[in-house]
Amino acid sequence: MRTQVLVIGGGPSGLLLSQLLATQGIDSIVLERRTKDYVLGRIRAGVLEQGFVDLMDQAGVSARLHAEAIEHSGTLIAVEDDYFRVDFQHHTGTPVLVYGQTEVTRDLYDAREAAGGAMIFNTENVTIHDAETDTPYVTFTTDGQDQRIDADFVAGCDGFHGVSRQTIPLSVRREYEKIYPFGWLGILSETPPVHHELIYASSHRGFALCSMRNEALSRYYIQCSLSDHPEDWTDAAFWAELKRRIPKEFSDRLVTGPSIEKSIAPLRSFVTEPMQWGRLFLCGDAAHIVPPTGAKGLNTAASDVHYLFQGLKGYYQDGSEAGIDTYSQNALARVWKAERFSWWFSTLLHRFPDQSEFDLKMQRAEIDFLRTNEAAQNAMAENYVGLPY
Ligand code: RFL
Ligand code: PHB
Repeated sequence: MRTQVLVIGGGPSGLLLSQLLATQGIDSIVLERRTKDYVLGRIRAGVLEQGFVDLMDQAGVSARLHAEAIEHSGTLIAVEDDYFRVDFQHHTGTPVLVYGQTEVTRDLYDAREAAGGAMIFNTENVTIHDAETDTPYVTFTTDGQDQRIDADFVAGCDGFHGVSRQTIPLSVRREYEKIYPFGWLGILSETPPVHHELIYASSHRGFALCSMRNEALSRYYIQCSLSDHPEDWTDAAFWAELKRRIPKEFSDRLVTGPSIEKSIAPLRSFVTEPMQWGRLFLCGDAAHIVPPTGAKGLNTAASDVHYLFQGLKGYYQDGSEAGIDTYSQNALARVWKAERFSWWFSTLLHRFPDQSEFDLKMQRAEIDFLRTNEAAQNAMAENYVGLPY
C-alpha cells in the first residue's frame, strides 16, 4: 500500500490533519491502535481556542460545533470564599468555546468516514522505517496480518505513549519534563453546571475546577493525591470535597448527582525537541504534554497540525520545502509559550506538599495582583484564549 501522508494515531491531532489534507486533495491513511468507540469514550478536553475553531472551519467539520458549542467570554478565579472574573472579551475581543474533545473527535470521524478516508483500527506493532530518508515506510499488524505502507511523510500523532517519538534516536532527541506531585480527579455528571462560566478555585484543601459540557452535563475536577484511585472516591466523598473547595455562594447551589465517568489524570509538563526527524513529524501529545490547568493540550495539538498542514500544502502545491523544514521551529515556539502558561497557572492555583508559609504568601500575592491589575489580567486572558499562530 502507498499513501502521501501516513498518519499514526486516530485522536484529534491525526484526524484533523487527515481531514485538512483531504481538503487539498492530499491523501492520507490513519492508523489507530484502538477502536473508534474506545477513542470516543475518553473524556478529555472541554475548552477550544478560536484558532482551533478556525481549523475546524477550514476542515469543513464545524457545523455542529457552531450549533452546539457554548461561548465563554470570561472565567472566574476563586480563592477560598472570594472570587473575581477575568473578562476575555474585554481584554482580547475573543471568547473561548466549550465543546468536548469527544464531540470534536466524533465530528472528525464522521467527516473522514463520509469522505471515504482510509482508517485502519486495532493496529499493533506499528514500526516506522527509514524516516530519515525520502522513502519512509511503516509496518504493522492488524487482524493477524502483517502490513506495510509506503509514504512521502509520516505524521506521528500517536499521543504521549505512542511509538513515533521513540523512533527519533536519543542522540537527536532532547526531552524536558516536570512532574507535579498531585493529580486531578475528574467526574462527569448529568447535572446543570454550578455556574455559566468555569470556576478555577484555589483553596487550602487544594485546587478545584468547575467546568461543563452543556447545560445539562457538568465536568468537575479536584486536585488529589497521586496514590489515590478513582474507586477510592465515592460520589458523595467527591461532592463533599468539591463543596469545601469552592466559594460558599456556589457550593450552596451546587446540584449533585451520580457520576457517569470518574478518572484520575496525573499532571505533567513535557516537551521533546526537535519535533521533526527527516520525514517524520510529531504532532500534539506525541511531542508535548501540559498540565490541564488552562486547557492548552488539545489547543496546542491543533497549532502543530496547522503548521504541519501549511508545510505539507506548500510541498505538494508549490514544491516548496520551506514549511516542512521550519515545522519544528515554528511549532516549538508556540508550544513553549503554552507550556509556560500552563505551568504558571498550575503553580498559581494548586497546593504543593512541600509548600512553605512563604510560598503560600507568594501564591496569594500573585493571585491578588491578578485580581487588581489590568495588565496582569490582560496577559492571562491573551494566553487563555490562545496566542496567535
Ligand atoms: P491523543 O488524544 O492521545 O491521541 C493519540 C491517538 O494515538 C493512538 N495511538 C496509536 N495509534 C497507532 N499506533 C500506535 N502505536 C499508537 N499509540 C497511540 C491512541 O490510541 C490515540 O487514539 O493525542 P492527540 O491527538 O495529540 O490529542 C491531544 C489531546 O488529547 C490532549 O492534549 C488533551 O486531551 C489535553 N487536555 C485538554 N486539552 C485542552 O486543550 N483543553 C482542555 O480542556 C483539556 N482538558 C486534557 C484535559 C487532558 C486530560 N487528560 C485525561 C489527559 C483534561 C484531562 C483530564
Ligand atoms: C474540562 O472541561 O475538561 C476542562 C476545562 C478547563 C481546563 C481543563 C479541563 O483547564
